Amino acid sequence: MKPRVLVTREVFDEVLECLARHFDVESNQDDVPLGAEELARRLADKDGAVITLSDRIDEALLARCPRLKAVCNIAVGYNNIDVAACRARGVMATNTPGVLDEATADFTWALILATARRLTEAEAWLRAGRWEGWKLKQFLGHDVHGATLGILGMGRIGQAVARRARGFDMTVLYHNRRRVDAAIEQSLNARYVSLDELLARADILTLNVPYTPETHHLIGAPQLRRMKPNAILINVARGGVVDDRALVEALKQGTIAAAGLDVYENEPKLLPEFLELKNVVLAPHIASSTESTRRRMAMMAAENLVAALTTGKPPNLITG
Ligand code: 8YV
Repeated sequence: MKPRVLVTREVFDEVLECLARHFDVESNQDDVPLGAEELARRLADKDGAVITLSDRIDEALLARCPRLKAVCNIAVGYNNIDVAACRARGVMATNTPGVLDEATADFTWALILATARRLTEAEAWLRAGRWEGWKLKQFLGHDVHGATLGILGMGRIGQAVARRARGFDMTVLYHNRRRVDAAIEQSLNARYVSLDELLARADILTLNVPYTPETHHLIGAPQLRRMKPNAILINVARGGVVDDRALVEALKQGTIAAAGLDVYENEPKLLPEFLELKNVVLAPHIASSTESTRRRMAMMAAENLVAALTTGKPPNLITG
């Protein structure tokens, strides 16, 4: 009998075809997120699963799924998975590193430019029929070229963001748990500084760190107060890295100038105040969402599951 697997959300046809060559596949192509109860019920008799960030894999769930051997996330971030609980129960967990770096960096820049140049605010105003003619002081924004870019988290995605800064003649500063190799710093023309200095000097601060207990509310009220009043904050990392309530206050009070956000605490239920604020550009967690990138991410998760259940050695193991 073939191993049984669950695909928890809608995926591309080739992903299901790949899985069907090896497994009995049950899939949720209706794409309605499965609640904790439904997920546990459907995983109870499965050997493995392709999952997404909307599926929480924790001890309570694992206790109800005795056959489960592998959970393969369609995401590089894996804060939806309790890695220690998986390890303790011998469940392999995997992610999708590398394939989404460039798309996510592209989108970081989409947010930087849209936020600095007030693009979505201006478009909403124009669509509302309010444009009566050109004015010298209309929608004055912030220069991106020549500005100081601060990158918090200089992993693969942070580095891809830094590479794109060259064309904008920016000063690039970064902070990371560990300083990156001198050769990488040199090629990116990026200088390592303390978090305090990064906050104080960045005109544009982008967050590219994973969400862990250490990065929870890494940017809260005290950090926002250290930033410049003309600064722009960009978050394509995870909700929870930023204290959203503190950010709303900072945007209201002018503690910082603006923010461009792709991720939120408790998404998709973002704080209603964000919707009222003009100085924030809001996206629905789409930084990696290009056709080719999402196909590669989903296929990578499927390949991880095939390897996990056939060889026990998936390439992108995070529970090793
Ligand atoms: C995914 C992401 O789209 O990879 C990540 O960590 O945040 C996004 O690229 C999302 O997590 C889907 O599960």
